[in-house]
Amino acid sequence: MSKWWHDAAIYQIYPRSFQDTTGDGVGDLTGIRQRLGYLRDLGVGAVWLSPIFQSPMSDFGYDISDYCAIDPLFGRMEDFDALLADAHDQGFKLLLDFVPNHTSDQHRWFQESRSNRSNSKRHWYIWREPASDGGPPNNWVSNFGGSAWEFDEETEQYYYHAFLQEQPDLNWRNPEVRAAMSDTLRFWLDKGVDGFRVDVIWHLIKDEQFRDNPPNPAWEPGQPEIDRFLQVHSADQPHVREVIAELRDVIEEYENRLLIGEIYLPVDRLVAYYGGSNDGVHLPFNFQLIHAPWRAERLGELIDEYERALPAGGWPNWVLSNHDQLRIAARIGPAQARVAAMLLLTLRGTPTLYYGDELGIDDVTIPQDRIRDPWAKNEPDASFNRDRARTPMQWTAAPHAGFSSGEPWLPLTDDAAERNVACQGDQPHSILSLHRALLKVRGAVAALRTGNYARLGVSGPVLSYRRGENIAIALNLSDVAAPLDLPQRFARGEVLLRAACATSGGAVPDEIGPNEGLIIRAR
Ligand code: TEU
Repeated sequence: MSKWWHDAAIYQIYPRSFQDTTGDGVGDLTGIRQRLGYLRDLGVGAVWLSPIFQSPMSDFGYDISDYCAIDPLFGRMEDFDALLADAHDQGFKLLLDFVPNHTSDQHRWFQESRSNRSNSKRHWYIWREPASDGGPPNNWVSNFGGSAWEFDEETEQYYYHAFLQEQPDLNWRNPEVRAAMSDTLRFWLDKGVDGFRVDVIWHLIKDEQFRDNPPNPAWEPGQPEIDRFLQVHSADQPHVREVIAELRDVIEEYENRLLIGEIYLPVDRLVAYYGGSNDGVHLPFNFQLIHAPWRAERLGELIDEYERALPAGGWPNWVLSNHDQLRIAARIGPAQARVAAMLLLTLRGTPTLYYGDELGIDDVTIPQDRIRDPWAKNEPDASFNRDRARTPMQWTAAPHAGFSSGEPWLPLTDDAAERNVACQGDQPHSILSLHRALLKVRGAVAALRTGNYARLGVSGPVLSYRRGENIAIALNLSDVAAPLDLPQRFARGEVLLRAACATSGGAVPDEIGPNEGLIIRAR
């Protein structure tokens, strides 16, 4: 049965950085609402908002203190309702970011839980006795560095936090927690939201005995501390899938809603999250290409491996970047970013685009005194800070690129005067025009959305594959021209779109240019 996400492309908005309407340098819901027209012209079908809920913002909204309230920084509930209504009127689906693994330490549940050992909410979180030497209960490391255990002087126990100490983990083995969280989902589903991206869903259940994680033999100093140990016991426990099936049941109480899981795991373990009988998440986010070496042969292998691993009825999806990763242009260069866009929008499955990548926004150097990412603050020696990929959207050549009338919370790119929607929208060959054209072709050609996938070949730097019977895609992942060797009916076919200049029409060449990508219709 066909679902809306089989056709739609998802667009991720980091609300702090999309459009500010109040002049405080931070984006808001009214700003997003004003930009729906832009998203319609772009051609995406669904919008996913990173967290907009009440939060002390220690991790910029991934630390929630009230799941059913909008943070005043982003607006009021009326603003959300208006955004949702407008989005639906204009034919979009709207997805929210659900962060169930942990709350803020300011959430009243945690305030109660930490108040004393016999509080009724004590077991809503994960409290453990100190080890015999008084130290933390085990060797688990926080994703943001340091021990994952924080000692509470008041009640003389440790609580567990997989991320910041301001983000205590909920105890998902407790049925009361599961019931409360199901109710928060229903609160938003009743309003009409079309689904959720669920934060770190593979973390929800931890080893019941809290055994030490084994050391990672491949870890070297300078790499994030979290990678010193293999996360064997702290995440990806078999029981998590029963918990996810319960979330799925809530989703199924409503029609046409989508459940996405954020899961950083190798492909064999990733696909288990579809659930034994498709009772897991609809889309376990597929990040396999984010850290892949950008070479035709390797990408081809990864794509095939993923296609082969999918369970019957499991719908594929692809992600090339998000608010936790280096920008695409920073990873593979501006010319290949165009090829990457063609790849993302022509593979089989739901694509998720990250705001700003359609402009080719590159890495932004953040001066030391402007770093905001709490992970980077915790681990200053780590080479990456996530702020670099969270800089404001660039709309016009006006001051602050039309993002805000005030000083933006993070700096813009150096080339913001040209790299913006207004400029690129007028240029037929820009990377923005390419994205619009790609989404248009995707909308017009059913094979690109629902046709099957088959590899045609890898030859040198060129990766080629087929969608349905009559569409072929050839991508040159290098900056030198290469021979194009396609089956006859494609070689004699017609070019529907070129990545390097966003033009269409004409015969299929014998050679594919540097940094070029072609969508071809067989004759
Ligand atoms: O990220 C989870 C997460 O595991 C990432 O930090 C991951 O470790 C890394 O990016 C892999 O390259 C989610 C959110 O996306 C992130 O913004 C939050 O900080 C985090 O959860 C805590 O809620």
